Amino acid sequence: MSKEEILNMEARFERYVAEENKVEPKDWMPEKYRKTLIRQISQHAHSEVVGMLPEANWISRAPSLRRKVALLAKVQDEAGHGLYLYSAAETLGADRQQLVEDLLSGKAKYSSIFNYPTPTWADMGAIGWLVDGAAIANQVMLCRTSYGPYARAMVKICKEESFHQRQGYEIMMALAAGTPAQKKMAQDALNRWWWPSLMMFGPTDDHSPNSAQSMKWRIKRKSNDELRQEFIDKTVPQAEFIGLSIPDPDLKWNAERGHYDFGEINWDEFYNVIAGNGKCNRERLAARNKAHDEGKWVREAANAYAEKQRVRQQKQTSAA
Ligand code: FAQ
Repeated sequence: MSKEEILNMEARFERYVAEENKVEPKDWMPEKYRKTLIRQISQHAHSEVVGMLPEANWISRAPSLRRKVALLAKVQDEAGHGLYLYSAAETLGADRQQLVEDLLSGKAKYSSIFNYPTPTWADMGAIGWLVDGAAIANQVMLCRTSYGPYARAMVKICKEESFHQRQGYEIMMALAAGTPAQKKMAQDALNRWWWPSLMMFGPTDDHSPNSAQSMKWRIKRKSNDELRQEFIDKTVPQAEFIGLSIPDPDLKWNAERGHYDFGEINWDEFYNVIAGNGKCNRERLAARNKAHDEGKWVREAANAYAEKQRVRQQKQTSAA
């Protein structure tokens, strides 16, 4: 294709997405659109898979059978989300094995939030309430993303995230209404997860290199700062309702803006975590690598079975 033809195709593509049409796998798309989506969707898939680890830490120690069943179901859902998302990335021509290798080698990014430890049961509440709450804020807008398979995966994921958020908030509610020691445990978890949850939305808009183009292509429908603000506005009353305090002395309702003002986020901490130096980055990658190595025999068995089926099918076709 000549340069002029590509420019024409790109202009047509931009009109197409601006008119709210969905892009499907076989449609023509600019190479940069494809690459941006593979980057975002695969990071998202990795986040779901690594995101199972902080909570898996508590499955065997959940305080009751009801809590254990709910937590197990949630962690299992996260594995499912990873699968839908890797599949969505494959529709763009990405090689799943390569994506997984990039995660295991530490080359690929996943959400900063999963590099924090979960020392108490209240962390299960804080993750569900805040981390899934932030994930929902971000993912509801992704249900309207311009790439069809990603948008459709998001609809199902959001329904499940909504259950996750409620189970987390219910844990916090029970602890906050419990003994002084339980309430203190809930407050301590909120103190540790509040700021990292705000970082999940990514850098401020003026430091977000990918946002402008992603908004133009309608991959992202709202900016990092807009979503962060929405999350804060929604979550502060939830904390007040259960009698917990948001650990931000600068948090204040601004009647003029119709939003909460909030304090400065520690962006040095954010960049340090995404550079691989958070509290648990090494532990998370080691756990993923161990699981991958221990699952080698399963992959080999599945491949051997698929090969057997292929040969059987071939024999049947040639006999017919
Ligand atoms: N952590 O230019 P932007 C979940 C990177 S799922 C690490 O603003 P963009 C469910 C970014 O990749 C949570 N890296 O980037 C669950 C880029 O680096 P690159 C995951 C981050 O893409 C709950 C650079 O910084 N959700 O929680 C982070 O336009 C409980 C510059 O940033 C998604 O992935 C971060 N927080 O906007 C599971 C949602 N933020 O690639 C288990 C889909 C930014 O240029 C338990 N993703 N970076 O080298 C998105 O909406 C977007 O990718 C953003 C970032 C908003 C995350």
